[in-house]
Amino acid sequence: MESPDPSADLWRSATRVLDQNWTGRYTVPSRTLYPHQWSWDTAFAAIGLAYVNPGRAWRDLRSLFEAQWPDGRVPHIVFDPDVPEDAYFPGPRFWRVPAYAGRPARGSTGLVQPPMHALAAWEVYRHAAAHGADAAQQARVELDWLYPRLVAQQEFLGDRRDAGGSGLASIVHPWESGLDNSPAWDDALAAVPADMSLLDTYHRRDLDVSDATHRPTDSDYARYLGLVENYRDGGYSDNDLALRHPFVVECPAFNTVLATAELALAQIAGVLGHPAAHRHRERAQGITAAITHRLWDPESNFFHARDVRSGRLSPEHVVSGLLPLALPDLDSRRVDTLVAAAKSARFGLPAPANDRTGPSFDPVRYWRGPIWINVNWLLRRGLLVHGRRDEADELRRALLRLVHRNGHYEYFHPGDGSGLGAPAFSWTAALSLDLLA
Ligand code: 9WN
Repeated sequence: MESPDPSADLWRSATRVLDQNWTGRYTVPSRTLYPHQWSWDTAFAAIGLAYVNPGRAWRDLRSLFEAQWPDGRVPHIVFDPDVPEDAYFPGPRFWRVPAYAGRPARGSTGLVQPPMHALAAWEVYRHAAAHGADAAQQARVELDWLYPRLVAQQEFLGDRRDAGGSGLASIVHPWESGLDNSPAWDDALAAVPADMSLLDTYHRRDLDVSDATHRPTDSDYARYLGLVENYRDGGYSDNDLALRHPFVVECPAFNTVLATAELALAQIAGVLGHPAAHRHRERAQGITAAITHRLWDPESNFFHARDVRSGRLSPEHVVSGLLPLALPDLDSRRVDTLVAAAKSARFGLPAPANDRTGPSFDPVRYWRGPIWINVNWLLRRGLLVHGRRDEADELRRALLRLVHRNGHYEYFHPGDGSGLGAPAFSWTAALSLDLLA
């Protein structure tokens, strides 16, 4: 039987999950599967912590940005030195990150993830005053500390990672997308050698703690490891990426987050009295134009990932192609088309990670079919940005129902809604708080 006040119930359980996953310095995505700090997870956690503990939201963001590299990249994982090497694979030793001046005590990877942090910082700031004058003052100080670091993160992605010369950031590894084994990468990955012998040397820790049918396959992992080795052995340099690296892809979701970050930076610059607000808005417009120009396929009427090396668009319809809906400057024809696609038999709201009608759809395998709360949260933002209040509210209620009935799981079965992956997952809990508020 459902509790008489499901909202209060959900609020309590979400807060509990965030408390349990707090290490004292940062929030882990999940105690079972991901024992370190992940980049975009930190941003989503902060969006929820804004309601219940803004001090912890700022601490979380600070912990991550203390590990920022001098070139501006914010690592996709910052390792906890107190966690044993074999608690997560690939652990710190695999990455061999070069020493640099001011390098933090915690090791990291050399990859990135979608830059959700400017939006998160803006959201935490926006809600700070509700926690009193001290919280409002702290928010201002934290924003001031973060702003130049957020700008450096955007500059790294916008300059060093513009491998296609198109005004878009490229990812050099599926892990950078956050949507690891999405079918969006299948075509580009087919050109990456899968050296299965790499797996003889290493142990896939993820398979000790989760169901192998839910996780990326061994041949995916062989390619993932080979890609890290190539990027790592080139010193994590981004020079001539398209010539030297076998996986260089422009993702519509990653670049939508990049544009959204510029818009959040425009707001932050306004509050801090920096003259750059206009420049941030111009950058967001430039990225929006490039996404539309480079990643829209007029044949399929959808956004697709582009393989910079081959120049080809991925033929797959996946949820990342819906996310440009979050761009305020997207033209109304494309907005209508995306909303219709989101509600069509391919997806349906809440949207699964992949086209339900396509051959690559797999209802339990990670980013190839299940429903994820964070991408649906972004979709809902897109609906709101374009004034689709009814659809946005319907989606909000459906997401809350899903989590309330099944728990704060990492992802959900797109058929029966059952919880999959890690239980007590931070971004599911954090975004539930935002959806409830
Ligand atoms: C690799 C932590 C991360 C998320 C990603 C998700 C998954 C890692 C993994 O977990 O990726 O980075 O081991 O599978 O795909 O989005 O940030 O929650």
